[in-house]
Amino acid sequence: MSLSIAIVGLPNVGKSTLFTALTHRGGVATRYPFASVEANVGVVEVPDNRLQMLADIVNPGRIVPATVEFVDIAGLARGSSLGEGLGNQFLARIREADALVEVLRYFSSNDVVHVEGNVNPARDHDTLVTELVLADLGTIERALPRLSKEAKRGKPEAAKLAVVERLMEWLNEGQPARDFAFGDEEQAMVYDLHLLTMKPVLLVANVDEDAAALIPKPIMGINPLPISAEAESAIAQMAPEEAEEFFSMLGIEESGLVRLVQAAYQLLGLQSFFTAGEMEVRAWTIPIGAKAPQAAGVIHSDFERGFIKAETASFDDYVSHGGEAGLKTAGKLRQEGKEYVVSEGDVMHFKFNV
Ligand SMILES: Nc1nc2c(ncn2[C@@H]2O[C@H](COP(=O)(O)OP(=O)(O)OP(=O)(O)O)[C@@H](O)[C@H]2O)c(=O)[nH]1
Ligand SMILES: [Mg+2]
Repeated sequence: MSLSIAIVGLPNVGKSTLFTALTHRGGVATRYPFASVEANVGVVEVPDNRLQMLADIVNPGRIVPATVEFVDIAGLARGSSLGEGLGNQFLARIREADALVEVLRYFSSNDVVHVEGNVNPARDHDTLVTELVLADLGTIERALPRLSKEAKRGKPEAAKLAVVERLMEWLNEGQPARDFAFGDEEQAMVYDLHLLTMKPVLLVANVDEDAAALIPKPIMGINPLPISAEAESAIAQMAPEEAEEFFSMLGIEESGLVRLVQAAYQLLGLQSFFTAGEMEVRAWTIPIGAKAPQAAGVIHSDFERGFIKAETASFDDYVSHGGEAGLKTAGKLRQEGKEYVVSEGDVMHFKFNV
């Protein structure tokens, strides 16, 4: 399962341009708002140099990187939550995502229409949050009659209603659900409402090309990730060497894709581990803090059910000892059990029995 990220923002801020740059697919980018009338979906391999280093050691049949799915959502304008613009039909697509990338217009072109008249990312962020909060309030209002009825049944149901009512007050102040001070277990109680403002959000500043290396003005104390969508989409068409040259000219070290995925992993508390065998060298995504059986379960549920142990080496050890045989000779291949907490970059081989 890929991590799924929905790209949201006001109309015409460069979402489709960014999407195209990330996914290398020709989409529609136009000068006028509401160019995208259908949500676009693209699955991207997560670039990771370590995969090739492992492959050089084991000569596998194939290399399988982790993947991230990006969904390009049409612009949400003021009033979208009420069905104005094209907003409403896209709220469902946002609901399915693990996280949101919120694109804010920082670039200054006179050729590109700004729906609110001028460039002001803080105001735009506010508009977007308001629309998503209003959509969530709509969701809660529709659920309230059912929740009230269920609340008469028992204590857990009554507790759920109480949390939802407090959350409603919070949303009514224009605050996103993710910032609500949930008590223990309260967050789980509202999970099935699938509120849009519960989702983790990564702010992306779509900056002018010559500002790609500058730090954009923070929004509510958060530093957005600066990306020039236009420059990135030009880079996406280039040969690797040419692209590298262009990057250094702009003063950036990594492609927007790499920086975005790294930021998303950090935001969501995710990390990678590897399997390296004759058949394939592969990257897998797990939450930070996951234990060995949970990591095994990402590969196959049988691996988790029948977990015995995990032969484990750090990535650096694996590479410096030239793979499994070298690790064994050096006594660096660890036998880890059920309680082992996986580290970023671990190379693992699971032993199981079902
Ligand atoms: N100068 C400049 N123009 C940009 C940049 N990013 C996007 N644009 C232009 O802005 C216009 C709108 O870009 P899109 O990517 O279609 O915007 P969008 O957010 O997907 O718009 P909707 O889907 O209509 O909400 C296009 O003409 C792009 O070429 C940028 O970084 N700099
Ligand atoms: Mg678009």
